[in-house]
Amino acid sequence: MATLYGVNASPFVRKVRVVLAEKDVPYDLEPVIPPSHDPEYRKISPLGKVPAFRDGDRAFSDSSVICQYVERIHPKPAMYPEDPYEFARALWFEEYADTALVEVFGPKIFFPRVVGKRFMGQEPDEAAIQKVIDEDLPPRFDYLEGQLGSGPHLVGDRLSIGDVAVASVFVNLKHAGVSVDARRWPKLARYVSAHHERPSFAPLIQEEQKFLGLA
Ligand SMILES: N[C@@H](CCC(=O)N[C@@H](CS)C(=O)NCC(=O)O)C(=O)O
Repeated sequence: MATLYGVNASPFVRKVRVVLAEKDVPYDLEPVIPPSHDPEYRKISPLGKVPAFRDGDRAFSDSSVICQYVERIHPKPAMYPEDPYEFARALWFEEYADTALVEVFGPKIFFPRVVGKRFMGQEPDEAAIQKVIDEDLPPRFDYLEGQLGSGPHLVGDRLSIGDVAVASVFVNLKHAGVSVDARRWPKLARYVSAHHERPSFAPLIQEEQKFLGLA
C-alpha cells in the first residue's frame, strides 16, 4: 500500500488525497507537520514540505509530481485531459490554485484564523484578515467566475486536476469561515459547493473539521 506523508489540512496534501480517492487507490496517511527537519523525511522531501509519497521503494515529494505519477500508474479516471489545449488549461488552473489562491487563502486567512488560534494560542488580527477578504479575494473570485461556463467544471465536461486543486484550496477558506457570496459570484459559489459534495472531498472535509475542532 502506498504512503502519503503530510497533514490533512494542507491544500496540497488534500489535492493528492482527492486524486487518490477519485481513482479509488488505497493509501496510508502518515502524519508529518511541515516544515519537517527530520533528516530521514528530508531524503524524500528535501525542502521539508508536505506532501511526500512512497510507493514501495520509490519515494518523492511535491503534490503536482505525485498526482502525475499516480495518473501514470492508475490512468482511470483521467485527471489530465487528452486534448492538448484542455490539458494546458487544467495545468494552468492547478498552477493558479497552488500559487495565487494558496498564498492568500493559506497564510493570510486560514493560518491565522484556524491554525494560529487553535493550535498556537495566537489571537488573529481580524482587521488584517478582513482587509485581505475585501481586497485580495474579489479579483480572484472574479477571475474564476469568468472562467466558469455553463458546465460543472473549469475545463471540458469532466473533473480535472485543475478542479481538484482549485476546490481543494477553497476547503481552507471554508475552514476559516469564509464562503463565496452567491449573489456576487453565482457560478463560483455553485462550483465550490458541488465539488466539496463529491464523495472524494466530503469525507476529507468532515475528517479535517474534526481534526481542527471545527465540527
Ligand atoms: N509545491 C509544493 C508545495 C507544498 C507546500 O508548500 N506545502 C506546505 C504545507 S501546505 C509546506 O510544507 N510548508 C512548509 C514550508 O514551506 O516550509 C507541492 O505542491 O507539494
